[in-house]
Amino acid sequence: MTISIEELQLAARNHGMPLEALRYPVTPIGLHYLLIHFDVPEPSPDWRLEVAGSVSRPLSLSLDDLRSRPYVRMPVTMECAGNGRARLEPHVVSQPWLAEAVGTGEWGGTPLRGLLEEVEPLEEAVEVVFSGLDRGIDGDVEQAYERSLPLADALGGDALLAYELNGEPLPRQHGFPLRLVVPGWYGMASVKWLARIEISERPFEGYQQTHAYRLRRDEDDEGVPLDRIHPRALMIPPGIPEFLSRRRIVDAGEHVLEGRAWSGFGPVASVEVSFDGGASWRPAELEPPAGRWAWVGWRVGWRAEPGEHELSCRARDEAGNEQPLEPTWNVGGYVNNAVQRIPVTVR
Ligand SMILES: Nc1nc2c(c(=O)[nH]1)N[C@H]1C(S)=C(S)[C@@H](COP(=O)(O)O)O[C@H]1N2
Ligand SMILES: [Mo]
Repeated sequence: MTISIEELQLAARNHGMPLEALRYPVTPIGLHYLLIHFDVPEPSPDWRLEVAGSVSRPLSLSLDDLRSRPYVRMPVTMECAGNGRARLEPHVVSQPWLAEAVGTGEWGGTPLRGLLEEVEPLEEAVEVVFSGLDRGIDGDVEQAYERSLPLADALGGDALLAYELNGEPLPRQHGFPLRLVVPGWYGMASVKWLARIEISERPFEGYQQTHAYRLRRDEDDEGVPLDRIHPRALMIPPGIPEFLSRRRIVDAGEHVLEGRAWSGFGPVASVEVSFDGGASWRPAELEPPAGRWAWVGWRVGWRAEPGEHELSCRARDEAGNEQPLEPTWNVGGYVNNAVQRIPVTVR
């Protein structure tokens, strides 16, 4: 597999979470992954959020107006739908994530539901379109970054209009002054740098809705839109890394392997760990979850014997979804939640 300079250019802008940061239940600011399609926009000093469209009472809100609304703070695990893309064969050209496009933020803001109820969507309303301030060209189409949610999901879920991350004002790279956070959905739904919320009587046909972020078997397949996060467990790589290969070097003896697991379909039911390249699996112990939408910690003991080993872990959720051992290729390179494999040299 070869990564092009163009992909390196994307990867250098959009960093992942170093896997050792899995040790923190809430990812410190700066270690959370980042995905920015175009440029980080600079909001004007008189920024306002416009809420309009098929509603009885449109609203225009300043950041202070939003701050004076009901406040919620919750840990939410966010993952990019392209996480795992670089492991697919044949190679899919885009942001080349391995497994690190994930993080858990303690997001603070006001529930979307309350705001939507206040504007009173009309009988004909079917979707809610969220527009960011950032612009660019993708697939020859000039666009603002925009995504929609079905009205029922916008009203029914725990979606948040967030102006804080980990108790701080939203950092510029994460959507200052205001972003949407859609718990349980892949990151593309959580529109950053919000400028406008439009309640619409038609399904939204923007590029990021109808072209990108669909699971398509081949170029002729219309595909299905991505929404919820498929289950995944990741391990804190044990021992110390070799600089260039990042291969793990571990001392022989007793170890505790730890990591975190998540799913957007429901609570994590189990995590299993293999020390022998997937030949046998052993259940890990799960920590109580920190919130409905946050990853759970897991741990398992391992007696490391000298030699070469492959460690792996896999999660299953209460809806019965389980991580596959091998990925399924698709055009966009999305949803590769095949189990993580960590080669380890025990000395
Ligand atoms: N306005 C805007 N919102 C956006 C994006 C973007 O490029 N522009 N990227 C999306 C994608 S694909 C992901 S995975 C998440 C990443 O959020 P983060 O950078 O805060 O981790 O933001 C989403 N929201
Ligand atoms: Mo993403």
